[in-house]
Amino acid sequence: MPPKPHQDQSAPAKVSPTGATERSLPLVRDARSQSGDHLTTANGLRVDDTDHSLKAGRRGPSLLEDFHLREKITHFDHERIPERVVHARGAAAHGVFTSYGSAASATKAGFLAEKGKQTPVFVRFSTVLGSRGSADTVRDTRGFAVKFYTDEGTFDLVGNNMPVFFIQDAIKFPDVIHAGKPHPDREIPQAQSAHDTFWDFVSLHTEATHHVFWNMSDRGIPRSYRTMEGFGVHTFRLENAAGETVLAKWHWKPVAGVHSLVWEEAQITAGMDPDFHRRDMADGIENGAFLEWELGLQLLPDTPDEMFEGIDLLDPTKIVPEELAPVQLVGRMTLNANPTNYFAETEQVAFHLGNLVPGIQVTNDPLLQGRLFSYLDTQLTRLGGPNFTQLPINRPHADVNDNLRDGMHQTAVHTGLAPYLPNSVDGGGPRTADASEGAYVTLPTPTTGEKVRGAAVSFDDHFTQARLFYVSLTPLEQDHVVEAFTFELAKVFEKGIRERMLANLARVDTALAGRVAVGLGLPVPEAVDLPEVAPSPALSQISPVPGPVAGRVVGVVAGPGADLAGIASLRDALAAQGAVLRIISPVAGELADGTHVEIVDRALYATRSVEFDAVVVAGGAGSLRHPKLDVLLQEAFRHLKPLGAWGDGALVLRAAGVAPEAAGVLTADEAGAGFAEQLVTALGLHRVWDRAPQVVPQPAP
Ligand code: HDE
Repeated sequence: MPPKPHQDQSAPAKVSPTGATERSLPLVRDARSQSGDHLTTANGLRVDDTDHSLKAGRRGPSLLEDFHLREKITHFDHERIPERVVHARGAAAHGVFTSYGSAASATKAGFLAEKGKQTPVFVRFSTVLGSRGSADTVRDTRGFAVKFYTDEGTFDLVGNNMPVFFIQDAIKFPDVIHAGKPHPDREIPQAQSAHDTFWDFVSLHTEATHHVFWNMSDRGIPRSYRTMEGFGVHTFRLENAAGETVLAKWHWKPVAGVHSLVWEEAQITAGMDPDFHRRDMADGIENGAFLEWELGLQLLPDTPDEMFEGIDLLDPTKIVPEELAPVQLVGRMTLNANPTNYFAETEQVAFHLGNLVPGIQVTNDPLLQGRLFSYLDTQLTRLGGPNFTQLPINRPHADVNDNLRDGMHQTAVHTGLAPYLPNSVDGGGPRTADASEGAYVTLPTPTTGEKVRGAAVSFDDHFTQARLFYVSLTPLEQDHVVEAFTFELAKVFEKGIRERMLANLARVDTALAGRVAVGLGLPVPEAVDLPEVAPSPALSQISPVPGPVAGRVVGVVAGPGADLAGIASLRDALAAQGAVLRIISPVAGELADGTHVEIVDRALYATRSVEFDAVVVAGGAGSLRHPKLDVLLQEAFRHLKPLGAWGDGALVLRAAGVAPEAAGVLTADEAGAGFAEQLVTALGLHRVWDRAPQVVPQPAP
C-alpha cells in the first residue's frame, strides 16, 4: 500500500511566526498575526466599537448579549500562564552560533564538528528565586539557557553563570528552593537569599557551601548578561565520529570580560531600574552592540571511575580548575536580535535537558538525572499540555515525524491512518534509523550495583573547593565575600543559624569566619585545620588588562553654556568602541549653542549614578550646582566608577567633594582624542579598584 502524505508531520515551517530565524528565506506566508486594517473578533467579525459595552440606554445596565465584551474580557482574564517555579524572571534574545570546528575530534555533533557551521540560537537569562516582576540586579545565581536549533534536532544547554550547584542530588531541589523562596506565611522577602530559611537550610546542608561562596562573591551581582560567564555545571559525555568518548564540561566565555556591580549599586539599581539587565541587552542589540561569548570545553578522559585528578566528575558541587584542564574554545555565539513578542518567545520557550543531539550524551550525575525528568514535566503545567513543542519558539528546525497525536492545543492537522509502529497501512513509516543515518544511539555504558538511596563517598567533601574558590580571589574580591556574608547573616533573625553558618565558614577560611563574626557581633569561631589548596587564578574576575567596552554607558553632565562640540566628539569616540554617551542635565529638553543641538537624555531629577559606568563633567558646565548632582558624583565615586571632567568641569567635581587628583578621576583641558582614549581604557578596566574601602571590621589580633 503506498504511503499516505504526511504534510503536517514532515517538518515545521522554516519561517516561524517569530520571524526571527532564517529571515532571508522568502516568507511562506505572512507570519505576523493581526496585521490587518480592521479590528475583528476572534472569529473574524469586524467590530464597530470597542470602547463601549452594549447597554440598555446610555446610563443603563450592560447586556449579557454583548458577545464582544464577553470575549474581550474572558480572553484577558486568561492571559497569564503559571510562571516558572524557578527562573521566573528572565529575558532573552535570538542569535547565531558559529562553530570553529575544533570540537570535531571530541564530538560528532554537526553544529560543533563542522567548521564555520552556523546554527540559530535562542538564549534566555534569568534569576532563580524572584517572581516574574522582581528586579534584575538582586544577589542570586543567573540562569543561562541556550537553545541550539540544529539540523539534527534541538540541543538545549541549560546552564547557570556559576559552575556548581547547591545540591548533589535532584531529590533535594524542592528543599533548597523552598528554603530560598519567600517565607510561606508573609511571602517575604522577594528575590533574596538574605533571610532565615535560606541560611537555615545552607547551614544544615553543608554541600551547598561551595555554591553560596559563588553567590556571595561578585558573581552574584553581574553588571550585565554580556559580562557573565556561563557553565553547563554537569559533566557530559561526548562521542566522536569514530565512537571514541570523552567527558566534558561546558563553558561560555564572555567576549566583554567578566564584570559585576558593587553591592550598594545593585541595591539602588533594583529600585531605580528593575529592568537593568534586560534593558542593557535589548538596547545593546538595538544599537548594534551585540552580546558575544565563546563556547569552550574542558575535555577529560572517560575513565571507568569518572574522576579527574581526585575530583569526582559526577559531583555537581565540584569544578575542575582551568589550570588542570584548559578550556578549549570551540565556537562563538552572537546575540543579535531582540524577541518580537515577550510572551510568545521569552515566556513560552521551554528548555529541556533531554533535548540532545548525536555526539552529546548525559552522565550519571544524580542532579542531571533528575533534571532529565523535571523540565518536560514542568512544561505540562506551565504550557498547558503536551504540544508545547509546536509553539513557534520551541519548534525544531529539523524534520519532525514523531507519531505523537492529539492532546490540548494540537495545532497540526495530521494526515494518515497509522500513528503507530509497526504499520502496514501508511507504508510502514516513519521508520527508525541507525547511527549512520543520524539516529541518537545511547552509549552502552555499563551499569552495575545494588538499588540504594545513597551517594559515593567522594561526594562527602563539602569544604575544600569552597576554600579553593575563596583563596583564588584577590583580597578585594575576598572583602566583597566577607561583606556579603555579613550582610546576609545580619538579616537572619535566629542566632543559632548565624552561629552554625560561622562554624561552617571556619571550615573554609579562618580569617573570613573571624571577620564575619566581628561584623555580626558574635564570638569568633574556633580555628580548624584547613586543607592546602592551590589557587586557581581563572576564578578571579578582576583583570589588570582593559577589556572591550561595547554596551557601556558614559554619563556627561552638561547645562547651558556647555561645550557641545566637545560632547559630540566624545560621543563619536565612544561610539567607535560600541559605548554610549548620555547627557545629564538639571532639566529635560535640549541644549543648544547656535551650532549644535543636543538632546538631554537624563534630567537630574530622573536619574541616578547607577545608570552609568562612568560620569564626566563637560567643559563650560563649571558653574552647575545642584544637590542631586552632588549625590550623583559622590555615588559614582563610591561605586568605584571612573569620573572625569574637561575644562572648567573640574570645578563641579570639586564642589561635590570629588578631588580631581583622586585615583580614577580623569581631567583634561578639552574633550580631545587623548581624553577619550583614557576614558575608554578606564571603562575597559571596569572599576577603579584602588578606591575600594574595606567595610567590615577585622577581628582584634
Ligand atoms: Fe533548573 N529548572 N532545575 N537548574 N533551570 C527549571 O524548568 C530543576 C538546575 C536552569 O530560561 C525549571 O522550564 C531541577 C541546575 C535554568 O526557561 C524546572 C533541578 C541548573 C532554568 C527546573 C534543577 C539549572 C531552569 C523551571 C535539580 C544549571 C531556566 C521552569 C536537579 C546547570 C530555563 C522550567 C529558562 C528551570 C528544575 C537544577 C538551570 C522546574 C529539578 C543545576 C537556566 O524544571
